[in-house]
Amino acid sequence: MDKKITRRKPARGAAPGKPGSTAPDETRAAGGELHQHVHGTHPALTTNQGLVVSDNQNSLRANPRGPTLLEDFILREKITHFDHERIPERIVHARGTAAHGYFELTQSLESYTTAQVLTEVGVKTPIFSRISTVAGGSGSSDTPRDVRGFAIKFYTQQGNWDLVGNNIPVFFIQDAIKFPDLIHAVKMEPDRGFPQAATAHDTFWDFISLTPEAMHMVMWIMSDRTLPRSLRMVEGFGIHSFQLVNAAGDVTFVKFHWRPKLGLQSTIWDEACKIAGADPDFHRRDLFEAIAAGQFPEWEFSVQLFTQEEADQFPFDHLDATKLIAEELVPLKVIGRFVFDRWPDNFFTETEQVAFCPSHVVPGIDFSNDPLLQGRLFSYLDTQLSRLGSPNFHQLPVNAPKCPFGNQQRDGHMQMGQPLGRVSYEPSTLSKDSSRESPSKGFHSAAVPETGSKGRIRAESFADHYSQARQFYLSQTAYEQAHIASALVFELSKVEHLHVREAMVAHLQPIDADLANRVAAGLGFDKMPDAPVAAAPVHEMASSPALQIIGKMKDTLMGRAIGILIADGSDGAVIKEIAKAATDAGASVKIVAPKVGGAKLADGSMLAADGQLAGTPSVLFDAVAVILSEAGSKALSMESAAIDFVRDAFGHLKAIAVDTGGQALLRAANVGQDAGVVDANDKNAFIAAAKTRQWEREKSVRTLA
Ligand code: HDE
Repeated sequence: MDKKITRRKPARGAAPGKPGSTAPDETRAAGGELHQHVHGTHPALTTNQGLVVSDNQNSLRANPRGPTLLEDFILREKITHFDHERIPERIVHARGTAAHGYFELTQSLESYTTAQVLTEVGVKTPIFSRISTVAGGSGSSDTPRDVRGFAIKFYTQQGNWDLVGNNIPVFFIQDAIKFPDLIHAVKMEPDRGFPQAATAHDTFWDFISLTPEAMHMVMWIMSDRTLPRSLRMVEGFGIHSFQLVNAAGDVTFVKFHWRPKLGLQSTIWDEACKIAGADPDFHRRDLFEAIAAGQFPEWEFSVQLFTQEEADQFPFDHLDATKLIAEELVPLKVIGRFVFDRWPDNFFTETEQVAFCPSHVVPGIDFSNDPLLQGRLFSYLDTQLSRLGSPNFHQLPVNAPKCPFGNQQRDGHMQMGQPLGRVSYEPSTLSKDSSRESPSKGFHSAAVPETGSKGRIRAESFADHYSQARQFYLSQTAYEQAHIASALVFELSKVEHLHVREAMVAHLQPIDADLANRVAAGLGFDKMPDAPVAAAPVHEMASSPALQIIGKMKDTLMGRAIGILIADGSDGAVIKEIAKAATDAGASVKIVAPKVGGAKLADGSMLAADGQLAGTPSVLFDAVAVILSEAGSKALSMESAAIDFVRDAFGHLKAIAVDTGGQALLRAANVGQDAGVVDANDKNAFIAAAKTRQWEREKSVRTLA
């Protein structure tokens, strides 16, 4: 710091450094103006009117110890802007993380659609995608049990196409008119303002128990799908059927699916809860770090295509968003991939201000009559007007199309364009270059016939609420079924009203009698409540292994994290070997030690740590290695953070590599031995075990329903 300069410009007000001093010399020296003298590179700090500010540390006062003057327009401009910094958070999906990237088509759908984004093979269409939780506020943690929203804005040459999906292929309700009720039931209870970001409370389950159509979704949200390990490891679904329309006007139904290159992976419920404490930004940080490291997350993009005639044969109605079309019934056709390769420059202007609307489609893509989708076509534009405050939200850089666009819409709040000329209507003869409609290139709705009587009537074909819930449950592995049953016991145990618990268990009976028994036993019921009268018979559907998570895990360590616990006296050679094997297998490796400065290894060298033990628990890793000397192990046996580190790794079914010295810590933590606890010198065994969870161990560490 240049003392001469700081002395040249002492802080006004009280003497520097004394109590009440407004700004010590050093702070001033760090401010914009003085640095200009030092480096000459910083632009002048100005007001929003371009007036150069002479002092950004002191407001204008009548005298050094006197009142602040209303005249201080610089203070007022700054504070007023600050007061208005927040915009209303999204009523749902408030907590989200986004990235830029591109979509690349590998298979043309030319015979089905005129949408160039789906016909021009090899073209890279820019995208902006936001992944979110649903129930929590924008400051809530990343890992509650919740559905993940997965919205993608494709900036195509024919306009923006927004695919606003979720990581679960079905939804709670069949009709948009129930959405406000659903969301009010799941959000914080209005009299008490809690719980935040949780379904485990009375109002949610009360509403659900009165909404049989939600039972299929209940199976999904109680499964580990709602506990993703990473946003890079979730699937995405457009949920609704859409229509593809080709040049001849022929219509084909389509469902959109996207599957992560890293495979599906979830956490264990206890782990997800602990991650929320250890790192509330776990998913956001993971995505940020992966993109920063050049490990660009990628998804395979697929469609399910089917005709009206085929749909007529399905034992369910594809317009009902509580139903899915199993991959085994209509196979997925892979047509492309998309990649996230750039983190936003500014969280607010991009991630917060991005406005997705399912109504944003391009020529060749049209909506179906799904009543949930139809309601969404209204809701999203309306919500953007409320959140962003202006019908000109499309002018914000993140929302603006990247193809030419223009019309005769004018004015409004925050108009940022500069429309030229005399003509603001169409048609006109007064202007040669004002924009006009284009019948040949423009959007045409599919010309499908509509008949029938108007009315508030739910179609008969929407009446079966249990068959697919049953199909989902029975398609899971035994481990996953146990997690679903246990999640239901956990959630319903948080419900105070016995009649709500009973009503929910009643609904489980048509899904599967064994599931109902397990949950009833877990809740301590002495008798089974009566099963509800189903509106339609429950029928057996073929098992669909594609609905599992375990079946969709990939045999890889790519994108996974390994934590190595060390202390003074640890064996550097073993640490190095394990770290190399893990990084060679694609994992990231972090060294955890009692002090962040590192540990003095057995050979006297220092190894710096990436994380301090108390702040870097094993829940942040997919597998751990414990490399300790006898003395190091003994010292850590007195540390609850070290005990928790190994006990949680074991309890969360993770592979543990341990050397002879480290065994003492495992013993102190009461950690047993099994196939997932391997000798640290056998790095191949460790890598193989680290690629999965030790499912067989679970029955030895917790009671599942
Ligand atoms: Fe949304 N939903 N939703 N939703 N939704 C919103 O729009 C709505 C539904 C989804 O990252 C809101 O901009 C209604 C299904 C995502 O910005 C709002 C209904 C699916 C996002 C809204 C649904 C979704 C939203 C709130 C029932 C999966 C976050 C803020 C008819 C296919 C997008 C906003 C982002 C956001 C309404 C049901 C996905 C209020 C009325 C089904 C991924 O407009």
